[in-house]
Amino acid sequence: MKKVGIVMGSDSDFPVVKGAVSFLKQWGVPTEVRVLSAHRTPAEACEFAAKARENGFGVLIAAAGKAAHLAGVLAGHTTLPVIGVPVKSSTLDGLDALLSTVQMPKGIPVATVAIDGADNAAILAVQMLALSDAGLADRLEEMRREMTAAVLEKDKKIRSAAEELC
Ligand code: RP5
Repeated sequence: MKKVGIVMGSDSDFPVVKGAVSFLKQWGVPTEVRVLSAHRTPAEACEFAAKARENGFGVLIAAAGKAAHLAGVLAGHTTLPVIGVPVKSSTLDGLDALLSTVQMPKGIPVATVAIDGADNAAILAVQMLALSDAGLADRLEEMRREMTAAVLEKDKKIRSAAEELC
């Protein structure tokens, strides 16, 4: 199976990212985690992205805050899909990172998830790998079924709780 690369701009982003790392590990997806910055280690970040395909990666997840150029810079150096996670690490509550990550110019896409949305980044990465992995695809279907059942159970409980109200 192809690897997922999770790159963060700083070790201070790790609390946002670690749930995604756990999710991928639980699903048996080979994962590599790096701290590489578009601004502080630009050469290393570019080299990582440029060699990612030959190094066995299938998807990259890039998490960064503030003027978050990491996802875009990685995307500019690889044709692998790049998922951007804007991190809420600033006085602007992550809106700066969201706009910096999502507003990519035509030709270099970044699939941007919600601010601090690393969990969805991990699920989306699995969905990409599942295009060529039937086992992952089956497991994703099962996860959806469980989610649906859990919400319908909540619906049932809330409806009966609401009926008991005066
Ligand atoms: C960004 O600046 C990082 O991704 C992080 O979210 C933010 C703050 O970094 P530190 O100053 O905590 O290293 O580049």
